[in-house]
Amino acid sequence: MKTAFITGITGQDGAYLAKLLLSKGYEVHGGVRRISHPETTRLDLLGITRDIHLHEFDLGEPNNIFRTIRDLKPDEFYNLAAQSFVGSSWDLPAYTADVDGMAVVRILDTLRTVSPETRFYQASTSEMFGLVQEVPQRETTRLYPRSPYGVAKVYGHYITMNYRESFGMHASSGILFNHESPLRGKEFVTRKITLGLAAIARGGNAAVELGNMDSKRDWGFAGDYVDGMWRMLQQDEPDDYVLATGVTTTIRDFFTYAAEALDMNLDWVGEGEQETAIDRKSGRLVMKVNPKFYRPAEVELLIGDATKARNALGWEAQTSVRDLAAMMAKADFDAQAA
Ligand code: NAP
Ligand code: G4F
Repeated sequence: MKTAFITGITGQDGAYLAKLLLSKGYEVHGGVRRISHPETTRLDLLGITRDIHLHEFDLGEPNNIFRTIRDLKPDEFYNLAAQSFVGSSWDLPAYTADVDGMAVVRILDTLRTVSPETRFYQASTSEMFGLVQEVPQRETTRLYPRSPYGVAKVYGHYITMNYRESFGMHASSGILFNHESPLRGKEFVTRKITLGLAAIARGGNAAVELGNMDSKRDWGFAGDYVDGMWRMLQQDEPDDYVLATGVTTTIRDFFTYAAEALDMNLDWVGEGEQETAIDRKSGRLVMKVNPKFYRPAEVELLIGDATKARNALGWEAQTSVRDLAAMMAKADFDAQAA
């Protein structure tokens, strides 16, 4: 039986990855940081909390990382934990640098010292492409991060590459484009949209307030993407791979797809800060722009080229953005039934 350790096991990807690894017969361990109210909601929703081993773990604490790895020496180590919300990274820049950047070298250096055979996965991100230098973005595209989060992730990405090249470690980075699900955090735009629309469909009257409606994202389903992470660690040689759908969509179009799944038909009125959306059937205002959600610097366009992953890993995204929006909207509508 293989053992795996997942940092960020309580997060969206951690929960789906834990479920996937259990289905493959792994003994699954995961790190949970100390908070006042232990949070295993996602693991509970997937029905796997009792099947995994949870360890107190914090990316900020070098000796905690050291002891965890020394005692467990897992076959595979997936570093998914992060301060993952781009918007907060301008308010928490130094914290984000530490948790999303420096912590990666804490883990790699511990692995190198006490468990060099462990295979390592780093959660890199399309946010590193930022002000994109090439369309679509691939593994070789020059990085140009646009947020403290993106900058911290660039460090994590390059230090993973550096430990691979310096010490021959099996260390790979997945450069993942946005991936969502009904387990997505409520502050991210897709989930904010589906939660808000579900509440309106249930009779609520608060319009969803959003920022930049024109930015474009390459959105896939998180359940598909964790399979790609696992495939990377099964390769004989470590490497870096883009995982993406190859389709890009505006926030406005994602909103429209989610609304259609809840039987709404929208009229879009106005532009910029005056933009609104109105449901034709009910005449209700369902979206208005609130500039407080604009970012100090924006990533306007992301669209990935996952050819390398398709050829080397046999991986392809399985879920269209329209199906993803419908899946999330319906899940939130059902969950609000009570
Ligand atoms: P998420 O839902 O926000 O989960 C983040 C996880 O990290 C949570 O389990 C959180 O614990 C944990 N964590 C945060 N700070 C920590 C600390 N100091 N010590 C230990 N654990 C800590 O994120 P996700 O969407 O699953 O993303 C997983 C990883 O992929 C992240 O590294 C993210 O940056 C990266 N990524 C995500 C996407 C995407 O579209 N989802 C795309 C590219 C890359 P709590 O439960 O206690 O908060
Ligand atoms: O959903 P978002 O917050 O995701 P973002 O910034 O793309 O980051 C996510 O994907 C990255 C991969 O590229 C991950 F690395 C990262 O951890 C995270 O998972 O915002 C998406 C877009 C942005 O352009 C934002 O300005 O939506 C725009 N947006 C417009 N109104 C909004 C809102 N975003 C949020 N969160 N809330 C709004 O009201």
